Amino acid sequence: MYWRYLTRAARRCSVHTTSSRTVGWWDHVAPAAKDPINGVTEAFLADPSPYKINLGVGAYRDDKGRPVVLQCVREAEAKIAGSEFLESISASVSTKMVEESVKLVYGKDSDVVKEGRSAGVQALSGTGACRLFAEFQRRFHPESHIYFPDPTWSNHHNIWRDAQIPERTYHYYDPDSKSLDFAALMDDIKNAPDSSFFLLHPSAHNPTGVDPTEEQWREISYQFKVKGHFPFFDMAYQGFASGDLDKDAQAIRIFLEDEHLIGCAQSYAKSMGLYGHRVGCLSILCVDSKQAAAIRSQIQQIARAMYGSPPVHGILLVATILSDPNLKSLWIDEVKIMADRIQRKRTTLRQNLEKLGSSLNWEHITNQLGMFCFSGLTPYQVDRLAKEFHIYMTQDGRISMAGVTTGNVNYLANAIHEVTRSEQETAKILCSISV
Ligand code: KET
Repeated sequence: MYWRYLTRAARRCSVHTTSSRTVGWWDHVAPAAKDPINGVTEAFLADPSPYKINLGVGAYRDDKGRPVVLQCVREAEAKIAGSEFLESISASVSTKMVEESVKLVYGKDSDVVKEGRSAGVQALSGTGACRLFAEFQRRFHPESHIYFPDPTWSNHHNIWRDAQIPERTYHYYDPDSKSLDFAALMDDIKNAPDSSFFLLHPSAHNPTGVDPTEEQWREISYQFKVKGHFPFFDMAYQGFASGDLDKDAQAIRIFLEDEHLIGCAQSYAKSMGLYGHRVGCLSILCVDSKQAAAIRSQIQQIARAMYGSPPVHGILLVATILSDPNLKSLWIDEVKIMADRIQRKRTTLRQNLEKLGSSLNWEHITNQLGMFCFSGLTPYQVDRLAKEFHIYMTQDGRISMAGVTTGNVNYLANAIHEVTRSEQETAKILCSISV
């Protein structure tokens, strides 16, 4: 009652000063839902078991489970020693980093860079690049939606929600066949309103590890042309699907051939092991250099208001590696080494499950590509793995294969075998009925 009789100014004053601790301002703020990926890391860190394994976050680890500093990064560090104390990097370093990034997308001989048709800006890793694009989309196409594959990286939902762009989904993964539902995907592309925005994973789809074939990409690109859709590629794992940077950009190159205007987010978190440095690039392919200049200035303005400018050190590292032929070829070799290590672990995990006599089909472990295995484990089985075996992964059963090592792969296979026993019994019964 007393509150109602106070003037507005007195109320404000009362909120601020009723006690030494201010009250009122944030009483309505409830805790946010746990992030599905960061929540896994938190649970892993809180577990004191010496046997624990983190298969949650998609960041590269070596065969001892340690984060990796690539040799090309060490050598670039030596080259740039001291320059990180610069307040900001020169425009030429930033331009170089963006130009070299765009060449990774479209190919080193592509005319896109020469013609100045790409509006590229450095971004705070892949997340920042997506966030900048979502904001740009909202400003210049405020009525638009974004189509995500079902499923997609969990943070895509947050990023476009925060930019106030409503999301829709298109069919992607078929859980029964554990492969791409291409027919349903094509139907969704055809049935979406003309000129819709689509987010596409060009390679090593997260979380499923399932990518369209080259032929399927050609059909997708053709249908995008027919419908006038805008393709936005989120390329966070270039090199991790095939071990070859160009091959992993093949989908985008097909869209380039078909003369689409294209958006692309790039991240060096995984491909250069620079997760903590937050280096990425957002580029938008334009009709000409004049349009590119306008678009670049708009994105730069968005970035300026969001975070000023990105950290200097990571950009110097990336620019140094990409513009030095020796360091670049060392990097290309190291990407292949990382991709091959993951591939070998897929084979070992599958073999171990088969050796244990699992009656389930584990072919998808080796059929899928990139950093993740979409295992098919249920949320209940994922919980059992955490509680009984100290093995942590996201609730959707996604295994970050980068966390699988020579030392833990047997233990992991045994644990998966244990938690899937009842499913194996059911499979056997179904099999005997159908015989
Ligand atoms: N796109 C995709 C598809 C993606 O998987 C990630 C990261 C990002 C963008 C952003 O990466 P950045 O670190 O901002 O460059 N995914 C893994 C890491 C994370 O979620 O932080 C993951 O799915 O585990």
